[in-house]
Amino acid sequence: MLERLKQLEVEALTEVSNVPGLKELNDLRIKYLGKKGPIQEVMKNMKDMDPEERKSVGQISNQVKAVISQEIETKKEALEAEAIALQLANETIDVTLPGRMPAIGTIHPLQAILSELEELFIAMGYTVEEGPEVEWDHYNFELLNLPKGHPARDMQDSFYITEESLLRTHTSPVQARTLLAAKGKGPIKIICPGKVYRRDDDDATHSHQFTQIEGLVIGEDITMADLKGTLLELVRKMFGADREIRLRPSFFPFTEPSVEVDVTCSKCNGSGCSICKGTGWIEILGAGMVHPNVLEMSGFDSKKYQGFAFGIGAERIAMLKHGIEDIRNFYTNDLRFIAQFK
Ligand code: FA5
Repeated sequence: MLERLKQLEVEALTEVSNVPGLKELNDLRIKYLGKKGPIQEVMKNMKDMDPEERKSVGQISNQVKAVISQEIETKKEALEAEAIALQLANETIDVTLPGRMPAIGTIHPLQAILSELEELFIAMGYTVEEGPEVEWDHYNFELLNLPKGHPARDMQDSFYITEESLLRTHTSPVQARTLLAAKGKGPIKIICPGKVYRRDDDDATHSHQFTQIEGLVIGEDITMADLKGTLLELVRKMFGADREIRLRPSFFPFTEPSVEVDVTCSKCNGSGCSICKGTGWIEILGAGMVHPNVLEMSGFDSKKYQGFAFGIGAERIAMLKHGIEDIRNFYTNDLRFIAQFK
């Protein structure tokens, strides 16, 4: 019997030392130390033994149980420590890895140009005004010396909403609104950036919705030279001192004289390309001296007050500045295009 117990001890210790995991170790504990285990079996037979043998078998059985139990406990601690070490190794955080950068948006190139132009004019003493995009015919045309039926209305193909209201075709109605609000008293020095709408066919340089910046300066001593100086300052600040401009005589019913201002194309530098349609020039704004009729209709004494006005095409400025070939890029929301202007 004692032999059997010693043999069980050896077997159990061998199995415990080779056990691969905690589950298998628990199986071994049940196998050797459980109620139906071999040591318990030996102990059950002790009642048939003589007292001497019973005593020694009892003692040895308890010793063997204690040794196996101790060994299982030691192995369990070792396996648990191993499992924790493995888990820690797997969950290691490399604090030296660079973090994930959040995607940071960019200011739309058109908005950036508008902000730049606004700052430029604010620095020259202008204030910024706003006007409605759905406008009365009265402000968009009539107060600008364009009565109903005037042929020059055809210069700006319009989206009418009713007979009397439309999507404004230019930012010039803000001139009329500002003059009326001033109640015949100058000086005035404002700009008004905003969206305008025309039934133009979309192409590389035309869009049915685009952005203008209106300017209006009224005072008692304003001349065409002030207009020219202001436009030169604008073009030099925006495009650099090497860009050339040309003033072409033009016609707007609300200014007299009127000019259109072109800048040398930034893509071809004047030699002619697809952006400038081979001319070497891109038209960026219309301007002129405010027509006396416009001043009078809005309550200003045109003998006392004169002034100039201009309407800049903001997309054209952005295109020239960044060499953008197609105005439609501003409106198609292609992130690959927008992300270039960080
Ligand atoms: C006007 O809209 C006048 N109201 C400008 C003005 C204001 C003249 C004050 C005198 C005094 P024009 O239609 O030329 O003018 O437009 C002005 C600028 O807007 C043009 O020079 C051009 O840069 C831009 N523009 C005109 N049509 C379009 C279009 N379809 N798409 C993009 N830009 C355009």
